Amino acid sequence: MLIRTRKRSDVLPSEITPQGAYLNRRQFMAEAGALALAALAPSSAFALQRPRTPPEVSAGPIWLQQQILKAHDSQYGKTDKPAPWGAITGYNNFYEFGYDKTDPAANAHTLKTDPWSVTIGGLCEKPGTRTLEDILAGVELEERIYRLRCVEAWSMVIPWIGFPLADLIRQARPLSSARYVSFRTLEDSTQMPGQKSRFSTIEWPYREGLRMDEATHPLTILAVGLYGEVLPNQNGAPLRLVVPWKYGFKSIKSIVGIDFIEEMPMTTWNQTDPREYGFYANVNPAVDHPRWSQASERRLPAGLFSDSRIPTLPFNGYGEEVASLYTGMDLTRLY
Ligand SMILES: Nc1nc2c(c(=O)[nH]1)N[C@H]1C(S)=C(S)[C@@H](COP(=O)(O)O)O[C@H]1N2
Ligand SMILES: [Mo]
Repeated sequence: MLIRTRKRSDVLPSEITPQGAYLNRRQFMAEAGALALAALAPSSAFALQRPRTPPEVSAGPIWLQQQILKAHDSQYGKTDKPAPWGAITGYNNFYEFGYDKTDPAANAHTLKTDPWSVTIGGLCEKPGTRTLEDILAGVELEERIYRLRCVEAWSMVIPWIGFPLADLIRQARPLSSARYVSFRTLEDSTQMPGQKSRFSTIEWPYREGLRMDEATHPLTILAVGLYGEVLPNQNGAPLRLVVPWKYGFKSIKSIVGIDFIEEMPMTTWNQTDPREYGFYANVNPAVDHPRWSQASERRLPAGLFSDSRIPTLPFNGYGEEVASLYTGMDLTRLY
């Protein structure tokens, strides 16, 4: 039996270069074409079987790869067709690695994801710093196929591997005074060169937050994998939040800190421009961004090559599960 024992950090830069192949337009076209063909076939394939385009470089430590292979199926998102690997890992927002959509895939190899630990603090009975291995020992991984709707009006269907954030929160035993959870990304400009960019208007590290009921909602997950593989760095390795009914910027990447707090936390985009980005950021076709409509979206990758748009759904189509969290709130004001 052949076991891959190389660590991510052993990979030579020259071996990483082929990942650039994901980025060029021809590759995107090929992926889009394959997707169109796949749409004609009976849709039985469980996304974990990775229909095509395995990563050029196997990422992540072997123990994590093995744990991800043990992830089980779930019923979430079975009716949506996931975007191809190349689109999900080649078209990203991760400003710590640059502002262009292809920058994260080109630059995120400088992020060192192993070893990794997360410091959990604030209003809880069990604060402390925990390794990723320790965190994953206490949870069960499953596949969740979710729609990701960026505030910029594009969207993708992504087959995450992860676990409910609620499972981690329960272990930390938050106090009843904890009303919000705040998250922060790694701060290290040697690994994240975008954090020293002169053009950046963002105050690093990237921060996000959720109300406690949102954080413990069963749809809210922490992801460690994608298409049955370890999460690529550009997608927020090794641990990122996924909140599918909110705009993508809530789904903070490469998390190193989680705090339970009493007051609504400062969050990166709300702080950068509060008129354009609210704390809640629930997907809402009825509330336009000041500079563009949110009524429709481009579903990628096909939407990269045509002007076709699909209607945006309230709460990104997850309203049945989450609308009750916001009963009595004016969502045009609390956007
Ligand atoms: N730390 C950090 N997390 C981040 C971002 C970022 O720039 N930095 N971008 C956000 C935005 S705007 C989106 S749309 C999603 C994109 O996730 P993806 O690249 O995996 O599709 O990540 C979010 N998480
Ligand atoms: Mo976004």
